[in-house]
Amino acid sequence: MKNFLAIVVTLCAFAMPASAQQSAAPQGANVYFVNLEDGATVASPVTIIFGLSGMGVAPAGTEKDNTGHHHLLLNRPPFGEGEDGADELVNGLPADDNHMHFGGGQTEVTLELPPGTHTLQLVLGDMGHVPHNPAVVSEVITITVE
Ligand SMILES: [Cu+2]
Repeated sequence: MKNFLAIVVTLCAFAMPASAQQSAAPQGANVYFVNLEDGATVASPVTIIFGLSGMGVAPAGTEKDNTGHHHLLLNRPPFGEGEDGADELVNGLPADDNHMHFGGGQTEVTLELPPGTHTLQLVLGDMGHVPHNPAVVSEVITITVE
């Protein structure tokens, strides 16, 4: 099984377009939601706390190895998927209602969200808002706002 995974990972690496722009991420770097679990039911406003291990948080524009800033993907396909999925791996994340940048180095946000279900995912970006290689991405969680 381990060999199979290694082959899949290798194939994926070849399938990805090479980019000189991407910053390297150390093995085992991990971004995660500190206070929310998949399937949680919450009240608005919702405080979302961003966790990061194996790397450091630095404001956008800071050129320092093994650092980055948080991005919150809200109500869009999982990172790397959707219309611009391939592009965002290489050229960086857009900034709009579905892509929030925390370029000041913030590690939490409080959002007013309408009632219903919402998907959330965290992606670390480097000084130029480009995801690292390999990308440091959380799982997608779905929360229900009452
Ligand atoms: Cu950014």
